[in-house]
Amino acid sequence: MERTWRWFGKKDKITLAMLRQIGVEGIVTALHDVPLGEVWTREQIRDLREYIEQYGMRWSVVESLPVTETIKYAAPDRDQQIAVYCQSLRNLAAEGIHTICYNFMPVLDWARTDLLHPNPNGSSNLYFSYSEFAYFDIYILKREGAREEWASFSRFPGRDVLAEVEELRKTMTPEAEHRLVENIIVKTQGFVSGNIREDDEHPLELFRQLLAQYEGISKDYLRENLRYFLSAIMPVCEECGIDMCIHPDDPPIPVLGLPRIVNSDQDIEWMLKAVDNPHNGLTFCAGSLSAGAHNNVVEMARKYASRTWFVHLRSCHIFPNGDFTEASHLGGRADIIELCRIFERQNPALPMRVDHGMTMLGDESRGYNAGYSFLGRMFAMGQVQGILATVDRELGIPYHQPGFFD
Ligand code: DNO
Repeated sequence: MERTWRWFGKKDKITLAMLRQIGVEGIVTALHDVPLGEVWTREQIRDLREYIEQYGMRWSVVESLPVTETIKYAAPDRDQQIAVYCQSLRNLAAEGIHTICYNFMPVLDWARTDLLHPNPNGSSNLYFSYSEFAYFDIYILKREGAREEWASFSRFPGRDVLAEVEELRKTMTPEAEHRLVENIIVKTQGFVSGNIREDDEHPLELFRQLLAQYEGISKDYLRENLRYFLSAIMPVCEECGIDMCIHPDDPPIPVLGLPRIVNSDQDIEWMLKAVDNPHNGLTFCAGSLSAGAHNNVVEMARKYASRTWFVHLRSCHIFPNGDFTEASHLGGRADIIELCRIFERQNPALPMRVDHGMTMLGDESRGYNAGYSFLGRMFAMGQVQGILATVDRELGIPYHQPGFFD
C-alpha cells in the first residue's frame, strides 16, 4: 500500500521535510481553513498540491471533504450544499486528486473521553469510557431523555452504567468536568469537522443547538439522506473519476441519541448496495471498526477490499467491561498483519495511513491534534512498514523503501 500520512496543512508543526525522512510517499490532507459549506477553489487546491509536490510527495487523499449537517438532516438548502460539494469535487479532480474521504456521522465526528490514558509502558493512548461518556451526557450536556437511555443501555451484560455514573458523580470535580467537555466536543472535533472550533466561547451551547436539529431523525431517515447525497454526487464522480470513501462511525455505536449508520457489516453492506457504483466506496478504518465487539475486522476486510479506496491502520483493545483503548499496531483486535496481507494483495498502490498512535517521549507537550502525535505515529509507521516489507516478500511483490538507495 502507498504509505501516506495525515498532515494538517502548512501550519502543522510536523513538516513535510520531516515526513519525507520517515518513508511517507503520499499526503492526506484537507483545506482546513475553508469554512464548512464553501467551494474549494482550484487555486487553493493547486497551491497546496504544488507545495506538497515540492517535497517529492503527492496529495493522495482528501480527508475530509466535510458533508454539512444540512445535507445529513435534509434541510431546505441541501441541494444547494450538494451543488457546492460537487463543484469542490470537480475542482479536486481537475487538480489530479481523485480519492475523497468523508463521513456521515451527525454532529459528533469521533469521540473519546480521555486523550492521554496511561499505558503500562509509560506512554499514553486515546480511551473511551462508557460511564464518563454517560456522565457527560446526563450531567454536563443534560440531554433530555439521556438518563432513561443509559438506564436501559444493555450492550454489556451485567454492566450498570447508570450506577457507575452515580459513583463517578461523588468524586467529579469542575476541572474533570471541563476536561470531559474539552475531550468530547472540542479537542477531538475542532480540527476535523468544522462544527466546533477550539476558540468557540460556548461550545456546549453550540453543540446543543446542533443536536436539536436531529430531533426525531431515525436511522432509516439518515440512511435515506445518505442515499440521496450519494445518488446526487455519483454522476460527477463518474465524470471526473472520483472515488468516494466513507469513514465508519467512531465509536461504532449510536451516541447522544443520534442515529449512526456506518458501524457494522450490515450497515456497510447496506450503503454499498444502496448506491451500487464502484465510486461509492469505503475508508476501511480498522480502528473504528475494531472498537466494536460485534465487528470481525478481518472478515470485513476480505468482504469489502474490492470497494475500499483508502485504509486506516489502527487497532483497539476492548476491556472486559466494554470500554476500549487504542492498542499497539501489532496487537489489539484488528489484526493489522492480516489486514496488510488482504489489502496488499488487493492493490499494492492503495493509499494507507497509520491512524493515531501513542503519545510518547515528549509528544504530549507539543500541542499536536488529539491522536496525531509525531513520535507515536512514527513508531507505528515503522511497525507497519516492517509488516508491509514482510508481507510483500511473502506475496512476491517488490518492496521499495522510499528515500533510500537500495
Ligand atoms: C479521527 C478520525 C476522524 C475521521 C474523519 C473522516 O482521527 O477517525 O477524524 O478521519 O471523520 O471524515
